[in-house]
Amino acid sequence: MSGAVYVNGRICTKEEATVSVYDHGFLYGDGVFEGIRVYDGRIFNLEEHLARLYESARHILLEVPLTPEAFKDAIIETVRASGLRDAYIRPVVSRGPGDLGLDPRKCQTATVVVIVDAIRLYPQEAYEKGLRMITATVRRPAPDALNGRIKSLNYLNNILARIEANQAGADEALMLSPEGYVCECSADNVFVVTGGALWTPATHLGLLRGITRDAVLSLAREHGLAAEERVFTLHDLYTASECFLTGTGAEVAPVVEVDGRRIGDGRPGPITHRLNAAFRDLARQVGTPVFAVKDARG
Ligand code: PXG
Repeated sequence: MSGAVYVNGRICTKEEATVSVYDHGFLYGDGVFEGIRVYDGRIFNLEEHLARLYESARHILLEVPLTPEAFKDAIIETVRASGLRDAYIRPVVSRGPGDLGLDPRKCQTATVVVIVDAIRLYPQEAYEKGLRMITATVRRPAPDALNGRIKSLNYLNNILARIEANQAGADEALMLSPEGYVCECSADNVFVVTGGALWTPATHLGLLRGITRDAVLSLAREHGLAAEERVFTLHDLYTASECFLTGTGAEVAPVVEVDGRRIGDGRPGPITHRLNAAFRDLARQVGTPVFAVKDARG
């Protein structure tokens, strides 16, 4: 079997997996999710992803009907059932089925889904030649409109930016904060290298605090690079020596063009290369083993 889906305690195939059309996740985007990678039978940063999932749920007053331990076991079991050693995991917790009307009190129990499937990646060429990016006209919401820290089922803001990238024939869309500062991309965080130091937008600008972003900040510091979370503008990006994206899917991906301007010399830069290699090493070394995990835990 290729792929498996956990739905409210039951593991089934992709074809068998269904939820109600009355689920408020479907009707209103009322719910939260995660995106996690499995590298050679090891789940990367599972604890960090679960912590973010529970924080997202806590913010929207959504009670996850599983303890973190039970959720972890459900994820491991589903990956094992999928038979995939390299995979993408998509845990989703939605408000659950309820009558029409957006009041969450209509929903008795949250729906818990874990999808494990093959992952679609950027082609190798993207890492060798670099990505092209445009700035979307649509901005990230202000933190007091919809806080970017919540990885919610409301991704229309990001999808609108993604459509702009598609229309422009670009690989990703950069999104600005409501005040016009560089914020993040439709499904990735962004970094620039300037004066030998790394800058990535500060979380208060309204972005998702990416697990890959945090890992890269730590790796950079371990490599003796200065790495700062701060506020900066498109001017800093256009004049940077390097730019790269981080994300569960992208890992560390070089950007060589933004809004028709060449970044640095128009080729993936040395610091991006170093961090990409360091991240790939890390991702393949650490992680929760899926197979024979019962023995490992005693
Ligand atoms: N910003 C946004 C808005 C994201 O959605 C990231 C940053 C990077 O975060 P992580 O934790 O992955 O380093 C994301 C992550 C998908 C998919 O199915 C999307 C993401 C991750 C994995 C898969 O499109 N977005």
